[in-house]
Amino acid sequence: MSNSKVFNKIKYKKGNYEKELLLTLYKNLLKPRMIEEKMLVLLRQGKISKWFSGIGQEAISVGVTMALNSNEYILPMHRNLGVFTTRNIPLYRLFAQWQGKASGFTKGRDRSFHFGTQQYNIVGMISHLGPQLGVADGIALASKLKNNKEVTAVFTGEGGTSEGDFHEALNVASVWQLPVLFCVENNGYGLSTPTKEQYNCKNIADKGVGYGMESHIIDGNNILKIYKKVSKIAMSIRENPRPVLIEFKTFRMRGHEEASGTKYVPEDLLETWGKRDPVVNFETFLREEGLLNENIETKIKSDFINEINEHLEVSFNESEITPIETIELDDVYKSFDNQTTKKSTNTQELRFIDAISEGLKQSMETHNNLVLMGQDIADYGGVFKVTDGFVKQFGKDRVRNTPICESAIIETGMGLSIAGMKAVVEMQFADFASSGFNPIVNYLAKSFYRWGQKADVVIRMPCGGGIAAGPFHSQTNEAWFTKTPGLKVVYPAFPADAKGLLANAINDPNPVLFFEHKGLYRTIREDVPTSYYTTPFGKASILKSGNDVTVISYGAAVHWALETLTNNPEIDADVIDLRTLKPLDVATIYASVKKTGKAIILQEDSLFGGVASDISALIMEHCFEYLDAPVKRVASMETPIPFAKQLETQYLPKTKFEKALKALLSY
Ligand SMILES: Cc1ncc(C[n+]2csc(CCOP(=O)(O)OP(=O)(O)O)c2C)c(N)n1
Repeated sequence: MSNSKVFNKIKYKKGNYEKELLLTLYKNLLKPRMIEEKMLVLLRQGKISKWFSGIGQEAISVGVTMALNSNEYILPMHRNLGVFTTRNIPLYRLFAQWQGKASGFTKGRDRSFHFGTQQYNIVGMISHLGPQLGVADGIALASKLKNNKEVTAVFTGEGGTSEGDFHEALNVASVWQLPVLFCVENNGYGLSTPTKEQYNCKNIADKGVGYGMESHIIDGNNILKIYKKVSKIAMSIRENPRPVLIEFKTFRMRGHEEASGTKYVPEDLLETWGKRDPVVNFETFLREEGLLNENIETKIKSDFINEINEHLEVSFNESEITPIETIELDDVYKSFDNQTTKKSTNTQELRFIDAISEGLKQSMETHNNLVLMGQDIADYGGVFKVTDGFVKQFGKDRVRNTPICESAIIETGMGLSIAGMKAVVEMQFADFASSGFNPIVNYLAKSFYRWGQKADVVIRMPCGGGIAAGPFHSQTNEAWFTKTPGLKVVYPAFPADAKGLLANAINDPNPVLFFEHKGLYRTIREDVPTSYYTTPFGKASILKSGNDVTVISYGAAVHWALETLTNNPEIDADVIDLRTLKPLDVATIYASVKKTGKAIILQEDSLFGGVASDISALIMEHCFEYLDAPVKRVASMETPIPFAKQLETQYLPKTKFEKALKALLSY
């Protein structure tokens, strides 16, 4: 390599490796280094944008990738170019990805290493670092359930180990004995933060004990040691599925990202670690062993230079992406045949909760790749008993009690989806989705748009107030999610709808937030078809027809509106139950408002930024000429939801609705 001052400081044990393998290791090590050196030049010329350098850390990416079989998933981070090159991804595709061109992996929608590819069994990161770890749990869970004896390897930096996702993912993997290789690249700095400000124990590997997990420390610059040890560990995991934590000791030789420099890194550290360069040292070793000489080296390097230049030319010659709105919009959701299936004529009167339970059970019977996860959902049947008796019918593999960790379990759902399975995750209360917010809005929601990977996950959300349960067991937080492109949001008000919509949500390959109002669980009942059936999304139901006003609502508030109208039979209203908030049935809303000329929207959530506000704006924009009065929104107070019954009653909009409706009618 170019740095001739570097000494051989790494001691290699050749063992009985074949010459061919040693040369393959060398070539795989050299390739990302040569690409990076070229990228640094292009970066200085302003021809590519961002770059996170893995120089000095290549042995880890290459060693781990070579120790795994090509059908096994790897989840790399931002410094793992060697994973991509060792899996032989054509370079022009990588270059196109970094230039935001169409033949990259994200159609210009995401940058650098933020992509995955099923073709190469690589699942790239999202910027938030930690979620990778839980996603690996999901892929590994699928392997374990399929008994396919595969290992999943996931990377993180030592900085990423400070995130809650690390703790959650390792804990889940250990409790469930999942075949995951957690690879921590401890490279001394997380951006400018040195390890002593990142964690307060000697080795990250020491944390394995706390998780009940085998752990190892490996010299992250010694390709032979890495390859040998990881191969052995991977083989053992395939036979005896379990998670293993590996801390690779290495060093980040360049700035966090290329432009930011290394001013804060003491010179002597760079010098010491510079002597341990994984490429230079291995090259020297191979020369000493007589496996490399100047001729062979020159040939290998000039072949790489030619390959890099040829592929760069292809990517530079590729034209820039032409933005087309419809293409972008069409790729937010995976297409799905959203059909109504036939219902049986046989019906049975069911409470709201029983209809949900039956819908879930019939979906478990329909999809044998469907896994349920949630706190206390197995033998205990869930706190609301929706999954009561499920373990007996479907077994504990498919009806899984989870530790108390929303993030890792939602990430596990994502991993199951990547591995071709389906997941339903029960939030014990919808309020706790805040503890899994990041994977929902950043991982599940954006995955299909970013790299075409479906997120076949339904999150069940027992929600809503009126039961004096206070600020953390009563929220109806649908507006946290309707804001985010990529999510679907379903919110039924009646048992038959709940059953059919849940079955549809499970069929739909897109991520669905399924809101179940707790107040309806045991109070609302109706005749429900006994067979399996699906109810399509994006179709509101018209509960009552009238000419004077359009009442729009969803969830428990639908029943409050109906009650008000029952008490005021002289009011001639159209009543629309939205059923799904995303997609929203705007056609039904507009047709009704154009007929009645007046609209009132009743929502249980507090007012500002809620669904009612958007519906109001849509009506203004699309039906203005038909309106005889301003659109009225009725919602809860702008406070958290309080506990004491009389405070909660004041907070909720139920009693305010009648007055507002009458005021609108007399406008
Ligand atoms: C949740 C989150 N917080 C902060 C950042 C900004 N950030 C990106 S990489 C990074 C440092 C990561 O350090 P480490 O995990 O050790 O990996 P390294 O970059 O050293 O390879 C930071 C702070 C982020 N991407 N995500």
